[in-house]
Amino acid sequence: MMFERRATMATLLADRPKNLFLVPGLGSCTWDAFAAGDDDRNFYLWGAMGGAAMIGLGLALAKPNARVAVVTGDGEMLMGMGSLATIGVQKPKNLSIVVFDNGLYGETGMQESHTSGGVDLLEVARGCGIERVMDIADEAGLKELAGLLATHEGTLFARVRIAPDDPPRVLPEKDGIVIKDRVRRAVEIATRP
Ligand SMILES: Cc1ncc(C[n+]2csc(CCOP(=O)(O)OP(=O)(O)O)c2C)c(N)n1
Ligand SMILES: [Mg+2]
Repeated sequence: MMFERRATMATLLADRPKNLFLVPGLGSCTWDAFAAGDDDRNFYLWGAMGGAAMIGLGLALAKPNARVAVVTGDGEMLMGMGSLATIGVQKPKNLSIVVFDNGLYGETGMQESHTSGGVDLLEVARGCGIERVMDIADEAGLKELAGLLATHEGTLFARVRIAPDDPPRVLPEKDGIVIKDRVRRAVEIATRP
């Protein structure tokens, strides 16, 4: 099954617990996150392609009382594929990586990515030692994933096949310092003992 990206992001965030932080990959996933509702706990990326999973790992390790979900594109994940190896070795208890896999570099004009050419990110994640690896097949699976973002103890990697559409762009705050300060304050509030 192919999922519609905006509805998928909304489902993942529907029952978001107070301590769930989101790192959306640059471009489409950042716009999806903003479209689902602006939130101080979103660390919107406007660049740093390939860095989303590592930023998520850093936050997860620094703040063990926070839960961290990275939601990013296949192109972004391919660029930072080595991060999965580091996550598999570090094994934080509180980190999930979700890839919105449309097989395309959507933002830049729908060029095919290597997931269209046979690269299977689930096998990569398994090979890297990510503890729970999920291929989301239907709405029930997506709801299960949403719950796991809040509760799963350990590392999780999920692939969601996304339909190749390009919904109207809705753009969040662009000032990196504002975004950083905002999320930092939210982390301090959410992880107070
Ligand atoms: C280092 C670097 N290279 C290239 C780009 C241009 N760029 C921005 S988004 C993007 C494609 C992202 O594709 P994907 O992560 O699959 O997201 P989608 O839009 O398909 O959901 C590219 C190539 C960039 N921002 N940074
Ligand atoms: Mg893509």
